[in-house]
Amino acid sequence: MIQPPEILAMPDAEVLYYPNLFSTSESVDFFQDLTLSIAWEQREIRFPGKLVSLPRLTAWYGDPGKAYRYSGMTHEPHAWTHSLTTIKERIEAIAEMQFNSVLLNLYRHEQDSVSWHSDDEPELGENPVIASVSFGATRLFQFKHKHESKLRRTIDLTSGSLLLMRGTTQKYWKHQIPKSKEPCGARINLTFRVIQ
Ligand SMILES: O=C(O)CCC(=O)C(=O)O
Repeated sequence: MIQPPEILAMPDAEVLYYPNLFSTSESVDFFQDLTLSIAWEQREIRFPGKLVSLPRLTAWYGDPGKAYRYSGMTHEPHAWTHSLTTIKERIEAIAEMQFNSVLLNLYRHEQDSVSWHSDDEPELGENPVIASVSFGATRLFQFKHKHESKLRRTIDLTSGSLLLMRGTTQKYWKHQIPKSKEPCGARINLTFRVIQ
């Protein structure tokens, strides 16, 4: 039976946290499978006069034609794998909707990170639903309000968890995974999305 979620008390947002959606053994199995079977890539972003490697590996999977535009580049999706489809169906039952794409991030160690941003690209439409699943090392996930600088929220994302962000969360809040001060192992995050 699915435990009721923790509802994060955040104004202008709707964020639900399911700490144990996947069991420990399922999470270990998915972590190992995704580590080996996903086509991980080292992407670079262009700054004036230089290219900088992202501090994590990434991959884009989804339905045919659901391309992802990032830093001036278009990425066509890889086809769904068996594990990705299994994970997708589990979270679709919770979110009561269907997703057509997923961005995967592999944080290899404590120095990997993603900096402040919102998942608000135009192709995600108004008030996108983002379903974020984590396997592997626990990492800190931080939120900050775009207009009220004192409004912040931090949560530990544990292995096997689902963080569901919907409503106006992306419109009013940014999020990040900071580098960790403590050494830690690898973590895989999957953010399921609907590309319009
Ligand atoms: O790794 C995470 O939990 C967050 C990933 C993220 O923010 C993103 O892919 O847009």
